[in-house]
Order: sequence, then C-alpha cells, then structure tokens
Amino acid sequence: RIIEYKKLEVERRRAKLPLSALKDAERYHGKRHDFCRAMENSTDFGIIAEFKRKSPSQNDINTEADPVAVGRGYAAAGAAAISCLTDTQFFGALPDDIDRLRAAVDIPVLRKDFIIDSYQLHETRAMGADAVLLIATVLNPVQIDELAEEANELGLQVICEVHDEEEVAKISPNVDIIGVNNRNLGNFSVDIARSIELAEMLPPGMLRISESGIDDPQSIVKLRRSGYRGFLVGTHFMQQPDPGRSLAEFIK
Ligand code: IGP
Repeated sequence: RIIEYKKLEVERRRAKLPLSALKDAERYHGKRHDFCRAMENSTDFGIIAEFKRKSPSQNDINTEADPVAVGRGYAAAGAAAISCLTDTQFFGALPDDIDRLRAAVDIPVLRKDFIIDSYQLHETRAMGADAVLLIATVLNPVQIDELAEEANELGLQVICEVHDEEEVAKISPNVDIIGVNNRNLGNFSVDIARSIELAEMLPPGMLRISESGIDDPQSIVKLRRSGYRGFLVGTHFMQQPDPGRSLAEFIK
C-alpha cells in the first residue's frame, strides 16, 4: 500500500511542480559529497546515522526532533554520512526536514524514501542529497537498472536495498552500494543474522552496508567479519533525547 500511495504522491507533486521547474531548483548545482568515499575513507567502518521521527514498525520514535540539531550532533560525533527520511505519510517527515539538515552539515546525505519514478530522482537532487535508496522489494530489475543509471547521470550515488537472495539477483551494475536490510518489510521482524547469511551471495567487489536493528556495538564487530563497511542506524540513536551523544557513546 505504501507504493500505491507513492504513485499518487508523485502525480500530485508533478502536477504542482513540473519537472522543468524542478530542474531549475536552486540547490540543483550545490556542493556534492561523495557518499562511497566517506565509507571507504573512514577507518574500519562508517556509521550512517539516520534522522527518523516515526515508523510504521515502531510508531513514534522522536516526533519533536530538530533536524538541524540532530544533524550537527551526528556530524560532530563522527557520522560518516546521514540518512534522512523524506516520507511524511508513514514516517512523519516534515517537508523541509532534509533541506534543513542538508544546510546544517558538510557530510554526505542519503534521501530515504520509496523511489518508484524518475521524477523523485530529480527531487532528490533538488533536495541537495548525495545518494538515493532503491528498494529491491518494490522494484523490478529493469526499474532498478534504469533508475540507477539516471541517478548516476544526475550525480547521485545509489544504494540498492535487498533482503533475500532473490532480490540480490535484481542488482544492476549501475548500483554503487548494496545495503542489506535486517528488517523484513513484510512482518517488521529484525535480525542482523540476515546480513551475515546473505553476505556470501553478494557481488564480491561491491561496497556493502548493513541496515536496521543495529543497537549494540558488538553487532558491528560481527558484521565487519562479513565484509560490511557501513552501518545504518536510526532508532537506537533517535530514541535518545540527544541522538548525537548516543552515537558518540556507541562508537567510543
Ligand atoms: C534504520 P533502525 O532499525 O536503526 O531504525 O533502521 C534504517 O535501516 C531503516 O529506517 C530503513 C528504512 C528502509 C526505512 C531501512 N530501509 C526503507 C524506510 C524505508
């Protein structure tokens, strides 16, 4: 149902702001940050800290959070990059969350949403984001290939999110990073063993990150043995009144 909603959302937005106008958006040519390099450069591993107010699986996490304060806190604590939810309907993002966060930090930003249409890639650039997520569960291989290619042309790096072997087979060479989601989007159960089991089936040369349900530094030690270099953590930090401080303690 999320996807049905997103289709309507895209059409509504396209009617309001045609692609040509979107292309003129001010920040379209803003400073770029290299998301992959941020991961590769970080000693041993990089944390992608997420700004998330609420989610369908956990309801309210931190609905009053301020993206500027949280973004700065994350960056100061040593986040390699920041992920920002932009979906309002299911994740409670405010329309200007990503703009405010983007302006507040000088590290790579990932736009986290359900991307199904190339219009959203242009939006992502206009938001000043550096990377975009393509969720294999809701896309077919041709869509992944074409959206990833177009994203690259726009200067966006692409993370393709997978949850099982079937989805791994959908990955295109146009993808820059493979992300294994430890959360099952069907029943919301989380298990970091998912990343470990799937590790052997991932394309060997591709940068890999593990997403969701990471709430303990020990998990990172284990996941690194399976070749993971980046770790996407949201709830564990956002649950705390000071997410940046929670990150600092996590990596201490
Ligand atoms: C963060 P967590 O369990 O640390 O809050 O998870 C992130 O992985 C999660 O928000 C996420 C997500 C997604 C959200 C992963 N893939 C796709 C929306 C859509």
